[in-house]
Amino acid sequence: MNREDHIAEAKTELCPKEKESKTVSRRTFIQSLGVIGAGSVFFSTGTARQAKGQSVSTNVESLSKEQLTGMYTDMLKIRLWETKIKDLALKGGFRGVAHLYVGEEAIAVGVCSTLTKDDYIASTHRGHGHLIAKGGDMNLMLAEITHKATGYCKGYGGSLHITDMNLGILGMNGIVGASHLMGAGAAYGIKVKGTDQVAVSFGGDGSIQGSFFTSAANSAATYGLPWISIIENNQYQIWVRCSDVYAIKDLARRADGYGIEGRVVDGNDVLAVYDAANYAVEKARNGGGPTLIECKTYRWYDHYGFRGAKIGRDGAFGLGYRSDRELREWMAKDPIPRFRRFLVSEKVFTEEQSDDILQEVKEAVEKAAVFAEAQPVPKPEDGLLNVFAQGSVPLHKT
Ligand SMILES: Cc1ncc(C[n+]2csc(CCOP(=O)(O)OP(=O)(O)O)c2C)c(N)n1
Repeated sequence: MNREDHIAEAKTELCPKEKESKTVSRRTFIQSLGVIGAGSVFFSTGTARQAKGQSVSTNVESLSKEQLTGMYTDMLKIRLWETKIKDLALKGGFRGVAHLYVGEEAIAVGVCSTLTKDDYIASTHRGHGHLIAKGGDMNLMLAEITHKATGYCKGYGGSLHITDMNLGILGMNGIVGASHLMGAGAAYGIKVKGTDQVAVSFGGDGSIQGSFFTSAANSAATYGLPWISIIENNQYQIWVRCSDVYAIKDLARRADGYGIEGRVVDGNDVLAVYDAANYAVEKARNGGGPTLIECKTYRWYDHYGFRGAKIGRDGAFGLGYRSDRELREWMAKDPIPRFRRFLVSEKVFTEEQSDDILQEVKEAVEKAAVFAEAQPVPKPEDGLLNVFAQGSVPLHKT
């Protein structure tokens, strides 16, 4: 049997059309974590609004083999796509900047797996993972971050501004905390329209301060908006350790002050993230208002760029503001092998089938790199296109 046949067969086995998909238990997942042990820290700190007479699901039992395999594949896509960016940059074939998300994949995938295409996400400067998890096109993303004319923003935006309104992606964003305002603003729009969509904003531990968060959180709580704020606590704000600038250990407790339910979750445990996000999304869809979820995690690379990184090696070592030992400890909690071990132990797929998925993702990432490389750069004379509205702008009646 050649490799293509093998992959096709593996896919058929993984996604049986006729048979009922196998579901898995959360307990088995925690057991499968083995020495990492990690059961998620998961508690409520806030004054929760209850969903109006609707039951709220807080379990992952309903996930099918197909969904679980999709989640694993998306985590690999993020890891390998960003690793490709790092390798391209170190080889000198990359024009642009990037804040890598590697190490934090379980958050984007756990959260976005609970959303539909119509739901909104507002992303950050470290947002490639959010976009891939929401269905963003890896070819167009790579073309954009290398400033090619056929990229998502025609090469004008680069990494920090990738947007796809067809997928509900309100955009990556270089202004720390602005994602919360955009997400809460979108949630306000949803409330006005009366649909059952939700809006999610991602933000780092550095985003949970200042007027941006204050305005967004306060409005969302006051108006009961369908807003979910995901705080990715990767322990650092640029080179500043979180514990040096916050007296509290769990940032989710800040949600209390706004009357929002706050939860803390192991951000390297994709099912724990899914579980918490699923609860928050169902609550929001059913009129239960906002939730803040703090996900504890770690970024493997430098704040931005590729200092301390090498081709063919994961992680950035030798950075002055953190120890290599700390990095190694977090790399041992890598969310991807943790999830793979669980999926193998649950017989969602075999080791061989997981190798095939890896190979497929590798090929897709290589294709994205070849695609981006072949794309033209924007023409200098087109510099002012798409900047100004053409012709007259009609006045809106109030
Ligand atoms: C309003 C604003 N203030 C300051 C900056 C500079 N800045 C860029 S990234 C960053 C730290 C962000 O840390 P965090 O929110 O924890 O996200 P992480 O980079 O760790 O994912 C800062 C202060 C900015 N971009 N926007």
